Amino acid sequence: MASFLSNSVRSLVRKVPNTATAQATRSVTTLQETLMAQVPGKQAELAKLKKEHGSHVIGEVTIDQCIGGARGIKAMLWETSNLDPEEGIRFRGLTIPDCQAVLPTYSGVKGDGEPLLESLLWLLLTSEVPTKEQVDSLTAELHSRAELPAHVIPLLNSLPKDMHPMTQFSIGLNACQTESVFAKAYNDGVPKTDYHEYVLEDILSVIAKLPEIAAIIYRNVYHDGVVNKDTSLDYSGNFCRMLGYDNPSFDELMRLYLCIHTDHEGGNASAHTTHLVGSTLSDPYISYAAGLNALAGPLHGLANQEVLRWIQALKDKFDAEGKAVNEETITEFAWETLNAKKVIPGYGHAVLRKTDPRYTCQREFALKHMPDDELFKVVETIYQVMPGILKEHGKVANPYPNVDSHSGVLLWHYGFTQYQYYTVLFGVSRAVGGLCQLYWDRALGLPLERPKSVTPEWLWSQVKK
Ligand code: CMX
Repeated sequence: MASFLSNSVRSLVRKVPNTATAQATRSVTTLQETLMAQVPGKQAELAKLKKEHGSHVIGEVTIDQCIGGARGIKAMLWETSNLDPEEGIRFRGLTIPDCQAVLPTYSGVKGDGEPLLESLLWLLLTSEVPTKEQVDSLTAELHSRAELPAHVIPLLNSLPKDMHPMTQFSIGLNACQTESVFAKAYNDGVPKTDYHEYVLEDILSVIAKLPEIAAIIYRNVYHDGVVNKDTSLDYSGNFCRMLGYDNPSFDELMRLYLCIHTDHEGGNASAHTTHLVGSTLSDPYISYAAGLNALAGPLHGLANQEVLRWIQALKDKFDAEGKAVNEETITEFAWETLNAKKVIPGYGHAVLRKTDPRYTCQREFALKHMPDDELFKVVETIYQVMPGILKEHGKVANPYPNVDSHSGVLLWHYGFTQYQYYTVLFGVSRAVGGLCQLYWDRALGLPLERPKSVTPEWLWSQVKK
C-alpha cells in the first residue's frame, strides 16, 4: 500500500515488520490488499444509490425526536454493524454467538475460546471472516505499530494520579497525534480520493497504540508504573500482560470484553462523535480522542464504573445494617435510587428493548468461569428483580440490563477492582468500531456532517400552521 503514498508521507509510514510471523504470512492476502480491492465497488454502489434513489423518503421527524435527542431518526450511514431493538447487535451481519462460532481464536480452533480482537477488526473493516493466518499477520502488524512517540510516556507520567483515567486516556491519545500520517498528507495536498489510504495507516496505528497508553495509566495510578509487554501473544493477551495480569482465563475474558464493546452501530455517543469529528477531516487520532470524551459520560461508557459503585454502596449499606444482600434489600436500594431521581446504572438503553446480548454472553462467561462468585450472584439477583422494579417505576422504555451491567463484576473476580478505570477498557475496544467506520467514511467520500437545528419559535410556528 505504501506505493500509493506521497514521498514526504511515505517516510512516516511504518515499515512492514521483518519478523518470522510477518515473513511466514507474506503469501496471505493482507488487510490493506483486501480493502483496496473492495473500495471501487463500494464507491460505485453508493454513488448509484445516491444518484438513482437520493430523493427516496426513509422517515419523518417529530417534535418529540427534535427535542428528544434525535432518538430513532435515520440520518447516518454506518457500514460496520447494525443494532436491532429486539435482537441486539450484529457485526457485519453476525450476532455475538455467530462471531464466537466462526472467528479465529487464540488456540486456532474456531469455537474453542473467545474470538480474537484482531478477528473482529478484520471483520468490521472488510465484512469478511479472516483466516487464522490473516489474523496472525494483523497481530504482527499491530505490534509493529504500537510504539508510542517519545514525548507521550513522560506526559502520561506527569499527570496527577487523581485525574480520572479517561481524562488521562484522552490526553495520551491526543498527544500521539504528532504521528498522524493523514494530517501530514492533507497538508501536502493529497487528493480527496486518496484520503482513505492515509486514514487507514492512522487507524491501525491508533488501535495499536491504545493498549500501552491504557496500561501506563493503569500501572501509574494503581501500581508501580512498570509496563511489561509480551508480543508473542495476541493484542488482548499482550494488553493483559501490560496491565500486569498473567492468567489465561483473564486473557480470554479480555478477548471477549474487547470484542463485544467494539461497535454498537453509529448513533451511540462515542461512535457518533468519532464520525462527526472525523467528518471535518480531523485525523483519526483526535477524532477518536473526541469519541473517548463522549464515552466518559455516566449515561454512556462510564456506566460500567457506576454499576460497581452502586453495588458497593448497596453492600456497604446493608453490611452496616447487618442485613444480607438479597431480592428484598436490592429492591429497597433500587427504590431509594429511583426516588432520589437518579438512574439505575447498567439498565435501560436508547435502542434496545430486550436484554443486551452483550450482557448475556458475559453472563455465560461467568457461569462457565466463576459460577460461585459472590458478586456474580448479586448481579444475578439484581437481574431477577430490576426489570420488574423499572416496569413498576413506569418511565423507562427498556427495563433490561445493558453491557455495562455485567462487565465490572467479571473484572472484579480476577482482582481488577479499580472500577474508576473500567471505562478505559471500553475505550480500547470502541476504537475498533468507530475507526473502522471512519475508514469507510473517507473511502466512500462521506461529507461534513451538518444537521439543521431549529429554534423553539420555529417549532411553534409549525404547530400553529
Ligand atoms: N434508571 C432510572 N431511570 C431511567 C433509566 C434507568 N436505568 N433508564 C432510563 N431512565 C429514565 C430516563 O432518565 C428518562 O427519564 P426522564 O423522562 O425523566 O428524562 C426516562 O426513563 C425515559 O428514558 P428512556 O427513553 O428509557 O431512555 P433514554 O433513551 O433516554 O436513555 C440511557 C438511555 C441508556 C441513557 C438510560 O437508559 C440510562 O440512563 N441508563 C442508565 C445508564 C446506563 O446504563 N448507561 C449505559 C448505556 C450503554 C452504554 O452506552 O454503554
